[in-house]
Amino acid sequence: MNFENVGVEEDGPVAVVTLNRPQALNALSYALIKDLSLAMQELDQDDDVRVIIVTGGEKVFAAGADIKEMAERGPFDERIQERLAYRDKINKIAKPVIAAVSGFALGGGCELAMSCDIIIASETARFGQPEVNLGIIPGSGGTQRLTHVLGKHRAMELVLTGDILSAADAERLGLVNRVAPVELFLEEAKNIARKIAAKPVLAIKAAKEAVLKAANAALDEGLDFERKSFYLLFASEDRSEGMKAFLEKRQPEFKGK
Ligand code: DAK
Repeated sequence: MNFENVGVEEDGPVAVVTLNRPQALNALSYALIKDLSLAMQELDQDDDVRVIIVTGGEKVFAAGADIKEMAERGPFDERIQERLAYRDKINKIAKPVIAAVSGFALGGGCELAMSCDIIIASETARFGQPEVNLGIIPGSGGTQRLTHVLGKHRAMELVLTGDILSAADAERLGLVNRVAPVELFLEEAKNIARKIAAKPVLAIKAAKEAVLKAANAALDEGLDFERKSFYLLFASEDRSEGMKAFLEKRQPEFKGK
């Protein structure tokens, strides 16, 4: 498997997919989401692979969707539609997926980690949904999955303030399974992956489906609502200003339009 924006390594039954756009803090561009989705779909079909780990390496997991790219898009841009289709396929991977997070996991990066089945964090991991600063809201499940995990009040604070959680707070609040030192977080993820990989494959598949059934009972309707609101904001002047301001490294001037 050869992809420009992600690396894939197979270690026995465990495959590690590494996001690889270090110059932009692994910002999730269209091309990266496409590569990630295709790589994961291929691994999902590969009988030698039992568990998939998604990581960004030690420095950063992902600083969110690529703001430069998003700033140029309208809500009904074809690329956005295609991106959604690739992104949805990532949510539908049948094999267990473990996120190994070190450094920033913001916006779409936090949403990517939350859409995995287990999250192992390094001590430097930082989680947040700072989309409001750009005049948009989370659009890949952040408003829904954070609320399921943290409860209404804590999720509301994070989504409305855009504040960032430390690894220790994320562990205390139940957002991550556990925290390990930077040198060990990937190994810790691999240990869990190997443990799962040694179990009977049909039972693991059924167990994942059953847990998701419980976790996702009301999720689909919520995701639909979130997506519609996300699109609406994409048409606002504040959204253009928020993204422009980030790229020009200045404070935005929002007008409520
Ligand atoms: N996009 C593009 N470039 C980014 C980026 C991003 N999200 N984050 C960082 N970079 C780039 C910076 O512009 C900078 O590039 P150069 O200036 O060197 O060319 C380089 O990466 C290093 O970043 P900084 O200089 O800013 O590094 P610092 O260590 O000072 O700060 C930071 C790190 C992570 C705190 C900061 O970079 C930051 O605040 N980044 C933005 C975080 C953010 O707002 N993320 C949320 C993005 S919105 C969708 C659904 C969902 C989404 C999209 C579509 N659909 C339904 C279609 C998701 C939206 C989002 O995720």
